[in-house]
Order: sequence, then structure tokens, then C-alpha cells
Amino acid sequence: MKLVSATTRSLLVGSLVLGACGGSDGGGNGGKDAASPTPLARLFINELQSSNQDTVTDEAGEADDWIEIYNDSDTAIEMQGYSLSDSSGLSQAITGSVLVQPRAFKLFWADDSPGQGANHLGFKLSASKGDKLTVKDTSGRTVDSVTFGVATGQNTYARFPDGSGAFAWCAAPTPGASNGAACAAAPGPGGTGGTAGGTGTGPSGKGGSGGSTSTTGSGGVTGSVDASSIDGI
Ligand SMILES: [Ca+2]
Ligand SMILES: [Ca+2]
Repeated sequence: MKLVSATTRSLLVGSLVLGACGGSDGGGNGGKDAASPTPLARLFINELQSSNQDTVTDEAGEADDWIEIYNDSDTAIEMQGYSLSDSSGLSQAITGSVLVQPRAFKLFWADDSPGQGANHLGFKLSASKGDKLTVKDTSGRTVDSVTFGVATGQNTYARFPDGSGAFAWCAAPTPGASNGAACAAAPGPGGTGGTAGGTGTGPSGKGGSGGSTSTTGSGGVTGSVDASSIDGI
């Protein structure tokens, strides 16, 4: 009996030690993988426009550049205490409440006018040089970041599909709304849309017939949009 009991105890201790080690390693590495900027919250930089002229205006009636954040989760996320920064190191802390509803979008205005509201930043985006944008959470950990290049026209740099997708330049801006599939098959500005025909994967449903007639995708947002009419603002 004693021998069995001792053996059992030994096995139990060993199991506990192994269990502790495994749990510690797994949890630690999984949550702090510094090699890739794995989003900690399911918030994504989903679309941005660095060359806004008349696509959309903010509450002040100004056609400022904007950044669209997408909450790719089933829980509302409060961004108060987060920060957004550009490549020059300019960082804007979000001091007021900016609640992003589940599977919803929120616009931040890169207008160097933080006094206009909690979702207004103290810097602008460069259309002629590009920039790097980073979003950090309340602990200073990077939630998402993106580097974008020179903008053509009023094209936006957007993910397809929302949240998890890769970025592509798009001639059909969708501020405060899903990026949809309008540009997934024709991301290039100025005549490069024809390249989509080669893939044939066609999630956009454009068909596999070459797709060159999808042309410039210029049928998107036309004219100015009042910010008050957009859910994400
Ligand atoms: Ca403004
Ligand atoms: Ca959008």
C-alpha cells in the first residue's frame, strides 16, 4: 500500500510539474509573440484615405484624411486609452470614449485637430510620401499597424475582406462601412484592374471570364458624403 501510494504521489507531483511548465510556456509564448504584430484585441486598421478631397467630411464639414477601424469580434471595444501614431513618432492618445461596436466600423480623422473630438488625431497622413500608422492599446502593445505608399487620386488603402484581409488600393472608398468586394478584384489605380482576370478565384463573383470589363471601379462613392449619415462616425 505504501509503495503504491508513494508511486501515485510521485506521478501526481510529476504531472503537476509538467502541467505547470506546459501551461506557463504555452500561455506566455502565445500571448506575447513579439515576432509578428498579432492583434491583441480584434481591432484592425481596415481602410484609410490620405488624399481626401471630397469623399467625406467630418462634423466640422472638413474633408480631412481618415482612418477606419474595424472591430472583428462579437464584443464592443472601448478605445479610450488607446493611441494612434504615425511614422514620425507623433502619437495621439484617445482621451475620450470611442466605442467600437461588434463587427462595426469607426472613423478617426487625421486632421491635426484633436480638439474637434475624441476621434480626431493630432497629425495628418501623407498622400505624397506615404506613412506608417500604428494603433496601440491601453498597455502600449501594438494592436495593428500598416505602412502605405503614395496615394493616387482619392484611392483608399483597404483590407479585403474586412479585418483579416490583405491591403490593396481601392477607387471605391467606403468610410464607416464594409469594404465589401468592390476592389478585391481590381485593386490597382489607373488601368491595372485587368490583372484580376488571371486569378479565377473570383470571391467577388465577377466571374472567371477575364474580368477586364470591370475596368476602373469608378462607380463607388461619388460626391461628398455628410459624416452625420455614416454609422461609423
Ligand atoms: Ca477636422
Ligand atoms: Ca470601409
